[in-house]
Amino acid sequence: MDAAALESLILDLHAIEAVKLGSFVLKSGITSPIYLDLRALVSHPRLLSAIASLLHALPATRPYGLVCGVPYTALPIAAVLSVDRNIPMLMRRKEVKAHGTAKSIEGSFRAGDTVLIIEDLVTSGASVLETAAPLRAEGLVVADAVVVVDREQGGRENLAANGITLHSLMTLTEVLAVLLKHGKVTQEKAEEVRQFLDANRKVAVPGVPAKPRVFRKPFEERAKSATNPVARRLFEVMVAKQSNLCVAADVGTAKELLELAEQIGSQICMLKTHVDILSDFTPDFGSKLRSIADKYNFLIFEDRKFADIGNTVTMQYEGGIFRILDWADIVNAHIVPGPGIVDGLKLKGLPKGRGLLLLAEMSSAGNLAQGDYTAAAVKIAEQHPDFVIGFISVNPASWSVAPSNPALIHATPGVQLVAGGDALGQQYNTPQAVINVRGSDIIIVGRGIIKASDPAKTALEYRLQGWQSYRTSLL
Ligand code: S5P
Repeated sequence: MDAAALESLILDLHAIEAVKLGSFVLKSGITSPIYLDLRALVSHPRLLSAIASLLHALPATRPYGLVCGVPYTALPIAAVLSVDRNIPMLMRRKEVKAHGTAKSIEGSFRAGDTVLIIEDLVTSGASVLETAAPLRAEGLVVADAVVVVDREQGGRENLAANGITLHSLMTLTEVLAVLLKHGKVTQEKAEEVRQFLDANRKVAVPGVPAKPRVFRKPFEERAKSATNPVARRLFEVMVAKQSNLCVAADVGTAKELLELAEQIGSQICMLKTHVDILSDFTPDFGSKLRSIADKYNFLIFEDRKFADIGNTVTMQYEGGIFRILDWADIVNAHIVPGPGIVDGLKLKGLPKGRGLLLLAEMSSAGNLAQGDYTAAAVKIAEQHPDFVIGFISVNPASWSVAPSNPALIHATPGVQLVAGGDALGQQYNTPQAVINVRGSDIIIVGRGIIKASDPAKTALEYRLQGWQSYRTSLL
């Protein structure tokens, strides 16, 4: 496309308000000063058709006989391209059915056929990969994806790492330059967007291993070695619900948290809370959450990260306004203060049948929980098999000292469908990499689910990916 055509296309998109400037929280949790919303295209058939033919004109690396749009925004674009160019289309179902044998791909095809993926916008490339996976599972070849706007935030590199070449009509930088030239954006706002892009140009390469590298005993068997009642229950819940998904319910109010728990309760083995971020906390929060946990059969994990001397943590655990001991099945602790912290928590927790996870590693960049520190966590855990049920771990497969007790559970935060990170040091790995390569048992997912447009459906996708990964790693 020549510069004049590109310019007029960008102005057309701006005219239909497909480009918005302000402050927007993206699916990944990042706050962006610019937001592109190409859903408005359905109301502008001429522009829709023009975009479809421009996408068709982008040179693919491999001839294709089928097209498939990423649901939902790109579906009309794909449909128009399909009709205009007489290229049959496939449709990927976004709703993954938990039961039955419903097809995930609609349309006629033969294994070995090549499909072009069509998308409106690429940020990390996660959505394209979510569509490529079921196509490839059917034996289809996916070599190219065409997109209207490349946000230049690692998507191109992520897709390349997964064998998909990305072709875009424009980049966010080009959009910005044209808007600036035509006075549609102030110099100041343009600078803010530029700084945002520079700060978020992280290349996030998803680890998608072909085969599991870690093998483990089934949860049923490990439950038998557990002496702590919560550990046993957790294994049993995981098996019964076919779920090794823990959702990090990092929402600002108790109201939202309880609603989220109702939405995703059937998909999870455990719900993780940060009770001190709830602005409307009331003393009946614990009993309300407990009744939802009983209804959907999941455990409650208060991510309190205790880190004080034994005497102080007994009070923090039992007292204050939160009274964590009353309602949380599981809490966690740093081992910085030494083993006394476990003794303190155990004093209160054991008589109530509670369990403790030790932070053996952390997911944030540059953290200090590694090497001898991690080994010390293993040692402390092995000394308290009645109370310590496992670890917050990131890469237990790499530990120099592995726990010998099979009842000890690994739960791992920093999980999204595509590897990467946020602007504050969080680092993400995929469910498959966490379970199959890094050897963890439970995936802890926060923003990947709670910021999704449909948390319940997204939780289902994570559950299926987490459980499938566990199944393939069984001895
Ligand atoms: O090392 C850690 C330990 C924890 S418990 N890194 C973490 O991110 N967590 C927690 O996991 C964190 O407090 C947050 O609640 C969750 C990750 O959320 P996400 O939105 O990044 O998936």
